[in-house]
Amino acid sequence: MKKKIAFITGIAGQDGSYLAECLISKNYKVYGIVRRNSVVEHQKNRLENIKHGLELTYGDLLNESSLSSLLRKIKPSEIYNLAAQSHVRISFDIPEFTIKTNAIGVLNILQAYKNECPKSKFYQASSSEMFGRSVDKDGYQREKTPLEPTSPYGCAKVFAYNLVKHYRNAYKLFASNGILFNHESERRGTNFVTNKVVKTAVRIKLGLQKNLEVGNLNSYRDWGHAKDYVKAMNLILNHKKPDDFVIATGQSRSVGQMINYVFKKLNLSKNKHVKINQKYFRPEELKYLRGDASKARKILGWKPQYTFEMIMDEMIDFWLNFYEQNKNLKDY
Ligand code: F7E
Repeated sequence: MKKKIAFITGIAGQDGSYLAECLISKNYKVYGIVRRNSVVEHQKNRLENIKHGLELTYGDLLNESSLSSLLRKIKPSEIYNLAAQSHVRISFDIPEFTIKTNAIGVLNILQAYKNECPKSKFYQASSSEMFGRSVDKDGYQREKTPLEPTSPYGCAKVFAYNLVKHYRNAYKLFASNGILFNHESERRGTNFVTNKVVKTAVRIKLGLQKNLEVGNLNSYRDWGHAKDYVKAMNLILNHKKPDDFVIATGQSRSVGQMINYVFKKLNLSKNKHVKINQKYFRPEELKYLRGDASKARKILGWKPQYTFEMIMDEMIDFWLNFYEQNKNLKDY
């Protein structure tokens, strides 16, 4: 059988690296683009386990001509657009860059896709941040919930989401959105709240740090595991028709409850070590997320394997192990 070829933007990130591993295990040939970074070692560290089946090249969503020539050359069967400025709070500091990358960047890759390989399938990393302040009466967000974003990041993602639907309808392309709720792992950047809390709590436990400084403890998130969520991306592109799917666990916890779990597990006092710092608050907060993934469960047969406790325990073990193995990296 002919090998499937995947093209992944954002391949060096948490999701991109797990997706590449998942596709290679299914015998895909995987191509990915990485943005140029002055510290070249940082670009590939999430990909270092992959020895075969992967080809990386420099590229950028803001450079349409290079995307076009890559797609012309690679002729992928599946395109996964995961590249983004993905930090919501930072999107308030750099709204223009966020909107260029997360909205215009998607227009660029859609144009390249339409012109160079319209028979391919296209996945767009849409986000629960698009729902903003909108919640259905039963307390869930789902595919039909109105979109009322509360951040430059969310606004850009809504633009891209609508554009994907428009390209699907206007040009009869196989273009789908995965509306993913928060998904975490040890590979999450440590400026996102779960990995920041776990890493800092482990450092406090080991006497390497005194306090954890955080922002809003009262916002609720529906946290799943990134490994489960990249499987959903692949299922979405292998469904018989293009469509949009919410991917979520259906369980929601506050940031405060998540911190309680981690601190209790490590036998630490939250009252003693957790400090609130205004710099981590957002000008407008998305207070409540809880996703209903019934459509994906029913149509794609997707369901998460990891529970909240399994995710947090895996991350705690990762950081305990990391400092055990790297005694010289106390300041890391
Ligand atoms: O914040 C609160 C913060 O930065 C979660 C991205 O992958 O998921 C992610 O976006 C919550 C927020 O993720 C701190 O105010 C409190 O309410 O981990 P986060 P996010 O903003 O939900 C969506 C689905 C995406 O698409 C995004 O790309 O935690 N919070 N204290 C804090 N958050 C951070 N980062 N740091 C704190 O100290």
